[in-house]
Amino acid sequence: MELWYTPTSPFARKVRVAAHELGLQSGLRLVETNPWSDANLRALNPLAKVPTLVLDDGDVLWESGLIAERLEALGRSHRLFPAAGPQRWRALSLQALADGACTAAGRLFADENRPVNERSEAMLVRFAETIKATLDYLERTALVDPPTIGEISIAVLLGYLDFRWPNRDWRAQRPGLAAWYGRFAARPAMLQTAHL
Ligand SMILES: N[C@@H](CCC(=O)N[C@@H](CS)C(=O)NCC(=O)O)C(=O)O
Repeated sequence: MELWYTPTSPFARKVRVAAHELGLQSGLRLVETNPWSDANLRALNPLAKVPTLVLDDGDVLWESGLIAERLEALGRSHRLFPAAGPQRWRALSLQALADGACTAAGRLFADENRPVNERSEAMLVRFAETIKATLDYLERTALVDPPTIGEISIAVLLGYLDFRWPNRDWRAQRPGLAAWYGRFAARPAMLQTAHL
């Protein structure tokens, strides 16, 4: 299998962490790409986004959550995506929340690096509020072990915030989330997929 990725993408990292947690990382060949300019990526995935997964039979998948669920199905387990029921909705809901905050963080980073006359202050404030409200929600939320795709998505969001803004301290007001992430960040899946 090939995973088309960029080292800075939190969504690609999410898939890489999931693959590690499922013990599938050695079967994943990483193909580094630039989604903004790689015509080969566009030929595979009309959205030209990372992550994109090419299966051994030639099937192509996009969207980090879908790719992670497909990887899990290769092993026929329900470890990251619980079977139908409340635990599944909880995991999917946390995944959706973390993914939404990751999108806001990516747009905030891109906008902050635009010339002042090309950016909207109102949008910068909106993205920052989305991230702050998500972190506050997560501080009040119980996270489970072994982790589901929800916990993985949250860890990837927190890792992305540390990567982009190492000097902005999201931990100070959120001791529970900070302690949880301290433990999660030490997992081999996280250590071996750090952003570059
Ligand atoms: N919802 C998608 C988001 C993927 C995404 O936005 N990837 C970014 C990199 S972090 C990308 O490829 N951007 C290129 C583009 O938007 O054209 C997922 O979960 O995979």
